[in-house]
Amino acid sequence: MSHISPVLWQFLVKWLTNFAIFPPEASRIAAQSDALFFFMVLVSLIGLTTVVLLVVGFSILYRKERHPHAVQIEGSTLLESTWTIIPLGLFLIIFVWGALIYFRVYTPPANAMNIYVVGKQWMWKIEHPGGQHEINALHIPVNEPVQLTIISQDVFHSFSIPAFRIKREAIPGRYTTVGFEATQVGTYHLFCTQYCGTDHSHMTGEVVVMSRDDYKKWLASSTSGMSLAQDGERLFASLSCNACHNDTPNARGPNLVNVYDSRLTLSTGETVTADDAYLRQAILNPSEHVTQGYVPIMPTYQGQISEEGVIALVEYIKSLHSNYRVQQTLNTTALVPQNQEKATPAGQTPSGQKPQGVGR
Ligand code: HEC
Ligand SMILES: [Cu+2]
Repeated sequence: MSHISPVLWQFLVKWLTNFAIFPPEASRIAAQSDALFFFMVLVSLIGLTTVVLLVVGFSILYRKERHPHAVQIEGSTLLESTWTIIPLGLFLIIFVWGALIYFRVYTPPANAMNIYVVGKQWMWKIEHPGGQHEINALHIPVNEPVQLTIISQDVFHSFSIPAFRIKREAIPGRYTTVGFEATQVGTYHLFCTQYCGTDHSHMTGEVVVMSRDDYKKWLASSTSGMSLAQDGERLFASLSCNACHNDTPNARGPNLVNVYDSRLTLSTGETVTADDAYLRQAILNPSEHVTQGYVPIMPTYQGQISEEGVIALVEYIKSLHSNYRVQQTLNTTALVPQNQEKATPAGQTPSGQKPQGVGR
């Protein structure tokens, strides 16, 4: 809507931001979301004014001195349809407008970079595909679509970046996604907006929007030397998944190469798409969906792998396109101790906690 009256719009937003009522508009969607918000405020103000004027006007017009005896009025179709149709129209406008913004936020473009977010009491853990881990901080490049895949390791949390006008629930046991594109370099607040226990108010952090070059530098300087998929590969070996999932002809489990996003036929005859959520379920709760032609011998890994570990495994399975690299690297990677900590840039762990490695 900002194109309708840019001057008035800029003035309004500047004014509100200066008075700290309003966070800056730092994402593609922010101005659109605000336009809808102001439209609703405007409609409410018009409604409020109309009702107040009518109440005051009628109490003067029909006061006792002028109308000592009440007169019954038996309805008016014209009046009643007017006050039904006008609000209905307004609500429908708000509905369609809101839905358009909703779909933009919750269906990020396919080329968006995917970053994982794990909420837990009481911190946000961020996992970049390149293996960069951060706590209560999110570094992203400016002007690039980003998708967050969010999950909680314990209770409900809610991931909110007011300056981007986005908020998404972090739900235990389920991946949720949200998308945005930051438009201004800067540092913004990150909040948990769902009361989640004693230290809920400390579950905050910083979103750092960087120029593309700075972001590349940041990626290079904070890498743990191992991508998420490589982490997953290591877990895949240390949890002996490759005992059953390998490319030998008599493997006891299905070949996982190219399984991601493919259609699987289950023993019930149903077909499912093996997306992130399905893979997560298949690892933690294998007996729930059994792939056709296989015996349900896969043990459950519920409670044995952290959410970060599952994310790494899922990323590893996603990366399997031609063969199991794990076959070649098994002997070297299996020897790496699981609790070896990865380097995380200083200053990102306000509580002094060290980020945990995957697994355990
Ligand atoms: C004892 C053998 C065995 C082990 C160990 C095992 N799996 Fe499986 N896995 C299977 C079998 C058999 C199936 C197919 C039947 C089913 O869906 O339960 C399967 C299915 C799957 C699927 C669903 C995809 C498909 O094509 O059906 C995924 C994903 C998967 N396993 C991942 C893993 C991971 C990750 C590990 C290690 C943490 C692991 N598996 C350990 C035997 C095993
Ligand atoms: Cu929380």
